[in-house]
Amino acid sequence: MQDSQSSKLKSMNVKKVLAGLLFSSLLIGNVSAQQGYQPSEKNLQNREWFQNAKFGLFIHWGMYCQLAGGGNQGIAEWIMNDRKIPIKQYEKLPGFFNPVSFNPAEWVSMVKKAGMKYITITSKHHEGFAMYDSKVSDYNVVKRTPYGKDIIKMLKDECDKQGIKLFFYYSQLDWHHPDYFPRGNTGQGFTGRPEKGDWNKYIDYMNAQLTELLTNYGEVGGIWFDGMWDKWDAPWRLDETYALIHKLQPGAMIGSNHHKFPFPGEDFQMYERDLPGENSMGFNHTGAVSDLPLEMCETMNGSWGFNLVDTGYKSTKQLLQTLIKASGYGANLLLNTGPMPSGKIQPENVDTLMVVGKWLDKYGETIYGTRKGPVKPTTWGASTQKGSITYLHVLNYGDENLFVGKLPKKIKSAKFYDDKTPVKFKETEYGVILNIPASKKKSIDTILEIEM
Ligand code: FHN
Repeated sequence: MQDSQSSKLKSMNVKKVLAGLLFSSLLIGNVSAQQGYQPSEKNLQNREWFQNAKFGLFIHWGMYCQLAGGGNQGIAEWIMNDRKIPIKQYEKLPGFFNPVSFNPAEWVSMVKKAGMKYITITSKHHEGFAMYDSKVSDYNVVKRTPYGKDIIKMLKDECDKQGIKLFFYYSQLDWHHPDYFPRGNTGQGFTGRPEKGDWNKYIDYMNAQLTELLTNYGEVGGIWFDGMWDKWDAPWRLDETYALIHKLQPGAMIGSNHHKFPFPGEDFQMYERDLPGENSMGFNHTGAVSDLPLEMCETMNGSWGFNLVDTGYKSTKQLLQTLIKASGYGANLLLNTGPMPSGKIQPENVDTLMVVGKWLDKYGETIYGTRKGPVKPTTWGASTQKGSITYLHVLNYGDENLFVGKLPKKIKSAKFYDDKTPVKFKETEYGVILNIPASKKKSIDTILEIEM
């Protein structure tokens, strides 16, 4: 009880801090990015692929997993900042990172069974530690850990084998690099950070790391940036970074979790723990939804990184309904897991993913390859669309007669997806009413297939 209260409090505080940061971010002018950017043919194909894929696994794995939140439900990958751990002390963590049970084949098979089509993994989170063999910094998994293997390479090889796309999360914010200076809103108050630094050197370093990620691991899905919100006024040299990425891999999709309308050069727009246009977390101030492919990311409990005491797991019903609603907005769901220090995925997460995968085996046709439907997600559910077929997903069954508002065309046929029996309906001047007897109701999603 106490734990969940403190975690709520923490998340409220984080919300407040981020809301403040975002408010100040609204005050600054246009960030210069890749002006005049024209996506390549390959990039446009990848965008189509992305929109069809609908479901991916987000992986937050870094040195913080070993502290597992330190017994605090609200802390995981932010523990260095939140507990003000001096750099010298934090640097001890890699010394005992030895995930002997890491089995990429197992991870990727799990992803496939869950019905997920891609993985986005933290190549470097805010802690500044590279989970791959970086030549421009020895603060990486190969040089500093007893494990000594390139985790990103191992995962990429397996993804290639099993036909899963891999995206790299990359934190622009860095609590470890001395040249990340002047510091931003976070990363204050712990020792070991020099009071001077050369910002441009930091950006050079970041671009060098991105170059490694885009040249040493074959074709990647794209780069998932995070952390610009830490320092809005900094000269991020986004134009250069985005052009570099698109030069190295024109097909790679760039997205940035800056919580603002996408900048030129970005290929998809993401939302953190909110459906497109919604703002329950305080991140999405503008509410603006672009025409780019969309993605929403969400946790399975309350934490991104592994947290030992956060047992607030969302039900499979809640997660599936989130996936369905996201699809109703035309967005993907990137669902997160924080692997344990052993390299195993938390068993609770595996169980959840297997249930989700079973549902998708049966109903995936109404999700994959669809686009947002004619009825915007609302209290009763959502709609998806593929060609002349609209799928109405009734998530909250209220009444036998469901009023769905106006549809763009006359209905040719309406049936229950499950048994293909006809659905009675009436088209009125105000909209369509569909009759759904209680006997047809499904606990997660009652799907109607409408042809127009
Ligand atoms: O600070 C990060 C957080 O640790 C996590 O990576 C999430 C994922 O969307 N993004 C940031 C907060 O906006």
